[in-house]
Parts: sequence; structure tokens; C-alpha cells
Amino acid sequence: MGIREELERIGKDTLQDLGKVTDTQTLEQLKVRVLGKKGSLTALLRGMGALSAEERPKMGQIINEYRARLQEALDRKMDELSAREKEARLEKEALDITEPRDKVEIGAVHPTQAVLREVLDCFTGLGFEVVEGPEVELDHYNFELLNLPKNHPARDAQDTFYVDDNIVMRTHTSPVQARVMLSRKPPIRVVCPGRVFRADEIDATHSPVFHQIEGLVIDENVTMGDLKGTLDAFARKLYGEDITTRFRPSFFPFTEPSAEVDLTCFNCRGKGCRMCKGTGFIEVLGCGMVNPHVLEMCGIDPEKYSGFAFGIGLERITLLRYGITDMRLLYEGDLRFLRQFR
Ligand code: 2NL
Repeated sequence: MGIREELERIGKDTLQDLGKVTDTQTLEQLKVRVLGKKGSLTALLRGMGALSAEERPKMGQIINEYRARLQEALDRKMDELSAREKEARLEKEALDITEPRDKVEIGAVHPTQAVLREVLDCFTGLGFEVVEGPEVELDHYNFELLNLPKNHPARDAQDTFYVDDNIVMRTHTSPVQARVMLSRKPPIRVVCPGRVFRADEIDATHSPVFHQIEGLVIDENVTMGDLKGTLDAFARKLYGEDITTRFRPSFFPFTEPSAEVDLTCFNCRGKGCRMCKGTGFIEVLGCGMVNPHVLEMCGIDPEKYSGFAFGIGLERITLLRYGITDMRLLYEGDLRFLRQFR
């Protein structure tokens, strides 16, 4: 077979193979088979030695042109195939961000904390500052400064968790306010939320750990009218404009005079129902004018300043708010209960 026929056969075979190639790897092999060092076209060029001197340059030119055309066809195919392969790879590696993922369980704010947030929002809106303090407290701050001297029944180990002779788990958040009075000058307007501890047995209305929010205002000429106005605003903000307060005389060692405060029953709006036992009122908090002796012990001149204080049991108003009848539900972490607040 002459060189020309051979050349034509190689060209035809190569173009035919090229039409069938679908991936870059096979194409690379084809290229080596034709144009490589041991390729068919290369062999043809080497075979030119057998030609005569005048035929050789002419044939060389023809073969080289052929070679260039095949090279170009192979390169074009290579571009096309590698572009297609890249496309396929990107498609395969792409993330489908619309694909739904495994279900994530979303929690809920605990009802006690939800009510705490509402109460704090109300008082910060009235200009109060939120202050926190230690849960493990010196006897001095928890009892002594609050007019609960040695041998006072509230100090009994029956009621209080003692860490040692001088250290207790705080039984109210009042020591936080005592610390505020000792470290600042009036005017003072603070609310102090937090966990408190009492040696109680657990039942539907008692827990050894519960939450309190206490408030304290001290300035010149603070009166019981200011106390009532503040608590009225609190009641209306939390339960609605038609809610009023009712003050009943009471006793606390740290306030004088003292009162217990009832709110219009937010279940029946005052008509009388099971929740308020037909009275139309529900007891919600204790308060009073800060006992002058307490002011004095906390470094505030009772001749110049006066103040009021109040204490709210957070669990109690949470139970009332949601119509829950057993306080244990607030502590047990039962998801069947908690999920209802999502
Ligand atoms: C209640 C009663 C009350 C206070 C807490 C207080 C704090 C200082 C001075 C005076 Cl530093 N008083 N706190 C006053 C009256 C009542 O709590 O039944 N709480 C659930």
C-alpha cells in the first residue's frame, strides 16, 4: 500500500474513532495511537526514508498538513469532552439547598421564664434596673440586715438550708437589695429576680427551690401611694386594664406598714369563680414601706429617705396565669407538659 493510501486510511479511521469517543481518557489513548511517538502517523513519517529525494519534501508536507488537521480535530474534541465532563462533575457535586434536612426539635421558653420576662419588661419599662446576687449568702445579709435577728423563727434549720453556721442558701432575694443599699446612694429603683431556697417538703404548692422577684425603691418622700401606683401599673400591664389591686394589712419584719396584695381574678375578671373561690380576688404578692431599722442597718438615713419594697412568688403567678394546678409540673421537665408552651 502506498503512503497516500496509508495516510488516507489513518485519517479515515481516526475520524471514525473520534466520532465514537465519549470521554477524555479514551480520546487521550486515541491521540497517542495516532500522533504519539509510536503512533501510526509518526510511523508513516519515519517510513519516508524509502522515498526518492524529490518525492520526500512533497510527501513530508502532505503528511504534516494531515497531521495538523488531525491534531486540530483531536484538540477540538478534547475541549468539547472536557467541558462536558466538568459540567457533569459540577452537577454531581452541587448541594441542593432546598433538600429538607433531618428534623430539628425546637424547644420552648419554660413557662416560669416566660412570666419572668413579662414581669421584668414591665418593671424595666417603669425605670427599674435588674440586679442579681449570690444564691449562697451570708447569714448577715439574708437575715440580720432584714430585721430577722438571731433566734427569729424564720432562721430555724427546719426552714432554712444552712451551709455552715454563718452561710445559708438564701431564703429570699432581699439580700441582693440589702447589698444594693449598702453599695449605692438613693435614688434606688431595682428589681431582683432569682432562685431562693427553703427546707420545704415537695407538694402541689411547695418546692425547696423556687423563684422570687423582689423590688425596692428608695428616695426622698417615697410614700405608700407610690407603692400602690407602681403595683397597679404592674397588674394592668400583665393582666389587662380592667384589673385592680386590693391591699390587706399584713406583717413582715422588714417592712412597716406591710400589706398583702390581691388582684382582680384574671380568670373571671372579678365575678367570682372556682379559681378565686368566689371572692373575685387572687393573692399575688407581699409588700410594704421599708422598715426604718432596715434602712439604718443598710446605711441609709431613715430621717431623709423612705422606700417601699415588694416580693412576688414567680411560680405562683405562673400557675395562675396558665391555669396549672400542680407546681411540680414546673420543675419536673416532663416534655409532654413543656411542649404545650411551644
Ligand atoms: C412575699 C413578701 C416581701 C419584701 C419582700 C424587702 C426587701 C428589703 C427591704 C424590705 Cl431589702 N423589704 N422585701 C418586702 C415585703 C414583702 O415579700 O410574700 N413574697 C413572696
